[in-house]
Amino acid sequence: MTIPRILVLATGGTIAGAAESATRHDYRPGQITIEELLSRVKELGIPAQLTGRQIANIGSEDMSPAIWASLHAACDAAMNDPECDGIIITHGTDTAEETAFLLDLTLSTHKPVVLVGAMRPATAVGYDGLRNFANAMRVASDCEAAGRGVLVVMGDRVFAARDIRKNRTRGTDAFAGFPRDSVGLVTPSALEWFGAPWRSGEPARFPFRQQLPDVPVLYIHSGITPDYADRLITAETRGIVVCGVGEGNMPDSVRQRLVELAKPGLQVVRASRLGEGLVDREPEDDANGFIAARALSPAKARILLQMLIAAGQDDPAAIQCEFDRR
Ligand code: DAS
Repeated sequence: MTIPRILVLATGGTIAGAAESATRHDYRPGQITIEELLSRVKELGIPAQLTGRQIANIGSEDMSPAIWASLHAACDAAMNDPECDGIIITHGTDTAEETAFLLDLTLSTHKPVVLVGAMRPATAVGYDGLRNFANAMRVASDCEAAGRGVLVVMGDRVFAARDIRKNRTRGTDAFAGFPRDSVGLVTPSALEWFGAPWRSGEPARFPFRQQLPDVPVLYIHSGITPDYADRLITAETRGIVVCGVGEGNMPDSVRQRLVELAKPGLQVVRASRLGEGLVDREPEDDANGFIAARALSPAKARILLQMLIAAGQDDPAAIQCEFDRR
């Protein structure tokens, strides 16, 4: 069996975090270099040739378009490098779902691309990062992992970028997938896929652009008034994602304000502040010019809308078709 050659792109996060002691919770992310992490991985004796590259060393709350640009360029080059069989990205868990979805939209994934993090720092009792990384190696070494878009490995589960959400602040089972819960189960010694690859041979859906249009998110809460929307909109704003109550709902006064804003071409997407659940089109959406986010969270709906607007799409019906795609 040939030894898989895996490129490891490190961005920081808790998987590279350190605290003053093994029991303290107050750790600092991005303290451990990729070299240190890979030297710990080497002790596991898993057959693989790992090449590490430090792209950043941050808490993922500081993830930025500039770091995304470096990450995308490194992944794109590796996709076309015959000496590379798969890619692992180490990343903070707070925005892992956004980075995974952005790369999922802008990379062809004819080789495995696996994002991995940890909920406990490397100094902690019960550090989960090494197990998660060993699991990520198993997935990134498996040719069956190609053609599934960008994957995220956390807590012995394999998630698709489009489905994954962090839905707990603590605990090593902090992630879930919606509408697909997970697309596989993985341990350092076994990997089980549920279903076949779904996008084999597909090119990247969008080109990567570091400059993306301004699309704020409007969080709906009891008592919200239309001026909250006005405060978010500037001359540069091209779209808005409503993080609505229930199935993307909002007070009628806010809805009417957004209808007025949609008329001259502002794209309005209705998503939900709930962790799970489809937001489907409602009869008024046609007249209002609104788009339903379907299964996408507000953060992911924002990224997809930015990509579509940047690609010159300005027809709400065509945008809806893109949100309807799996
Ligand atoms: N430190 C936070 C982050 O970088 C949390 C984590 O990594 O788990 O996203």
